[in-house]
Amino acid sequence: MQTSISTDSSLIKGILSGSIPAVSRAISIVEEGGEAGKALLAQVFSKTNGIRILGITGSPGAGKSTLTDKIALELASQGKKVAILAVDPSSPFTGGALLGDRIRMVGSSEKNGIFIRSMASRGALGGLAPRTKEVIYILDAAGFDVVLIETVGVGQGEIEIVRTSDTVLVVLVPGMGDGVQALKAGILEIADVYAINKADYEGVERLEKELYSVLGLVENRIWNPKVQRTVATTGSGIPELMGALQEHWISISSSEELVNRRERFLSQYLQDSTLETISRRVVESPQFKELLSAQVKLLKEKQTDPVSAIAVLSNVITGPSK
Ligand SMILES: Nc1nc2c(ncn2[C@@H]2O[C@H](COP(=O)(O)OP(=O)(O)OP(=O)(O)O)[C@@H](O)[C@H]2O)c(=O)[nH]1
Ligand SMILES: [Mg+2]
Repeated sequence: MQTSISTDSSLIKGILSGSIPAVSRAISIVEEGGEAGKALLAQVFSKTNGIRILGITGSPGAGKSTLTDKIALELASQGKKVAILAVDPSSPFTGGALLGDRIRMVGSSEKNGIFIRSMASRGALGGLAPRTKEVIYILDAAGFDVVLIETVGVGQGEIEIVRTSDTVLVVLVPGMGDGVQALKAGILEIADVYAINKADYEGVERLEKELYSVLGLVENRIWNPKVQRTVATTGSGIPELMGALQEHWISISSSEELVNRRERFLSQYLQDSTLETISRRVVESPQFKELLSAQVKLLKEKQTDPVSAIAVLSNVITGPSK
């Protein structure tokens, strides 16, 4: 069934003409991580244009979705074709949260022709980062100008996704325990713009000070990260935030940085996907399955140990390590 879907020329046509049902279906196929998705990608890749990718991350409840919604609306009002990818099971974009204000918030984007899609961060076959990259290719081929990717900055997989963005926006909130320290290691290094959201709460100055002192420690930057206070719910600070994001975009696209970033990400994607393909091929091969059950049996009988068993299994394709 999968192969027939992949060669469905009406689906390809639908994607390339930007049809939302076709794009949705294509994303579902790609998300499965199987051969059909790969075939689909192979057919639309030549039509990609280099969609602009904006990653938005931060702690749970920081206001990422509210902010994403506002940014998407601003971009749409500038005539851009915008997509939102929410990689997070707790995101309101999943439709899982039933709070009225969240639904209304999402509605404001959807009514403005913004495509919203959530991706389950668990249960995907293979890695989440390669899947996200492939979904972005579909959106790109479908003619979207910008994709906003919202992820909770808690897991390594999510950081990997944000790392593939052209611009990374990190959302911080005052008065939430450890402030900057609460961020997962690695996020500070990849942030291009910071939004200090919920600036209507107390502790904004303290957080700002703390952030600037941490930023001061990072040397040799081509780009000095911008910091902007926002109140996502009222829209206060949003025009300034848009300005900072645009400034970063101009900075990277007028230098080698954008090309370099994209090359790095492409190479990472190829590496991840190849690794995934190889490991799947290995574990599904009859030779491996046979060896696996033999090793399990030997382990049960205490005739081998796990380290030796893993070495034997690894040698199926790589040969003995030198
Ligand atoms: N007071 C205040 N509330 C805000 C602000 N921004 C967002 N909120 C509220 O904070 C709550 C969480 O906002 P979300 O946009 O869902 O936050 P999130 O970071 O996407 O949350 P998760 O995806 O669940 O991690 C909602 O009730 C928002 O209305 C703000 O600037 N000020
Ligand atoms: Mg959210």
